[in-house]
Amino acid sequence: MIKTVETTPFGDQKPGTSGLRKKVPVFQQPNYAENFIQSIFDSLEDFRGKTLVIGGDGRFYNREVIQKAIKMAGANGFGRVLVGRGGILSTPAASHIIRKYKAFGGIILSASHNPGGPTEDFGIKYNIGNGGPAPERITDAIYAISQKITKYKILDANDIDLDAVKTWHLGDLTVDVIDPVKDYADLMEELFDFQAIRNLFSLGCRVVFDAMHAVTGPYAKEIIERRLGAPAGSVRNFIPLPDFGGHHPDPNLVHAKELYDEMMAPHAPDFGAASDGDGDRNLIIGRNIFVTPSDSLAILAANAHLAPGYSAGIVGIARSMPTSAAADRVAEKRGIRMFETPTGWKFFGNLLDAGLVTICGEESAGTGSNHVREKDGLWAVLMWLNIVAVRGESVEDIVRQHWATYGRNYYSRHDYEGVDSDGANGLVESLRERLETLPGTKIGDLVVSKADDFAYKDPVERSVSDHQGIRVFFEGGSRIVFRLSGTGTSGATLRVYIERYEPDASAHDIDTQVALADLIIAAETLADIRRRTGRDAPTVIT
Ligand code: VG1
Ligand code: CO
Repeated sequence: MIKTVETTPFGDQKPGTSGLRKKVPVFQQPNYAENFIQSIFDSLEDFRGKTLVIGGDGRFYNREVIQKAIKMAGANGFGRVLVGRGGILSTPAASHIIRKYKAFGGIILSASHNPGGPTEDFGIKYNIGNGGPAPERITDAIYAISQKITKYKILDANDIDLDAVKTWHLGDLTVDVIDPVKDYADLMEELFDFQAIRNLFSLGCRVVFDAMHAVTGPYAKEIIERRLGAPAGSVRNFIPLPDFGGHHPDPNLVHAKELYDEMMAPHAPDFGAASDGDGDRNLIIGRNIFVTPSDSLAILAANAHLAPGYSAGIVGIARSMPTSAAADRVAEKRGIRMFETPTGWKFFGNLLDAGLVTICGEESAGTGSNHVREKDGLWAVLMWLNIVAVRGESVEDIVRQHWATYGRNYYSRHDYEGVDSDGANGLVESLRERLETLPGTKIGDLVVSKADDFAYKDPVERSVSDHQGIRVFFEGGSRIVFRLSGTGTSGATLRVYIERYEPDASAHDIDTQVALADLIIAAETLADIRRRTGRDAPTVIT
């Protein structure tokens, strides 16, 4: 029943920031997905008879790859597979299922916030037994194996019906199709004060959650409407679609513009939120105020003790390097530890496992805690609702008070998407070559105080990850970071992260792009962005 198929390597199977992401037609090439999945299994040891979790965000090609992954898991010796009904598991739910059922690991099929459909994006990622994304030593091994693979193993069996909660037997392999929502919803109920949030809704607080036709629909319906009693219709676009309704399931001000406009209008709802394709990102908008993800991390860290799951307080915070230093100010005031890691959730796993931090976050709309080992969109929404319910204040009041206490980190990210790879690499290379000569450079009123190429030494594993982004610091505490995306599927994406700290509460009302105007000019002066990218303006400003 086990079939061994001969194959040859594909040169492009190097995992990026979060797994292998390519266009669907690339994944549809004969043996392409199989090669990568076999390379994952070949990089692992001692999993015979153990459990593998499989699920995805429901995008186009999800079901096909799930069937392949199940049969390959069986052929390679796993004893049991847990797969979400319909092939659905949000990324944080998959992380929870791995942990809860002590699985050996999991395969998550997602390209996150990237569009889906026959010519759009697909992705495969491996998560280890702690529920988190495989660390670099494993993703490096997977890539190395993919470059010399000669065969893969797969069960010669019929596809299983993914649409009913049921147990199947394929040879020695047991496949449990599980309810994708229940365990996750139960976990949220343990962490947060559902009664307080129910009261908040019954007092008339109006919440709108946009699932963007992506994976969080069923989760948000169950939790926000059924368990928390928000009126039907509070959760929108809740049916996961293979092409996300033709939209980018990216909860930012560009792709969730409708929600943003609604929240800025007169008589807006009190609380607006959205999540991304695979459910790990979050967008938080209060009536009349958008909360930047970096501010959100700081505010959640400062108020987490108001939620039952965190009533003992938090031990430390970690943020990715490009994320603003707003959270650092909370850590400093509370006397708790603060860690700065490279971009990507895989770097938080060791810190969480070692009990060094409780809450982690990234500027790219990712926040999470030690409850799982992924960022978690709905978790962030529920944490916010819990805080709003207990404090009895609006989102805007909470944000403004936070700035008044800690100061405001004006922050914005400018993305230049799908630009020529050579131009983008040249831009970063050129900055790297000039690092030593940059300090002292004057641009308008700004003076460069320090410049480096960020390198991270994992405090637990002692492994070093270098070339993680060019940082340029200015006198007075402002900062610009330049790095290239590791999740794109065509050309290169340049990300420019711009930050300025403003302690003075009377200067907290400036439009962000205006507040950062001199730094935006400095970024152009330092990196020659227009010439090197051939673009006059960023594709997306968040
Ligand atoms: C982006 C974000 C990063 C995030 C990653 C995966 O990576 O910047 O913060 O962890 O996406 O998120 P990059 O390399 O393109 O900048 V998700 O929601 O795609 O799993
Ligand atoms: Co995501």
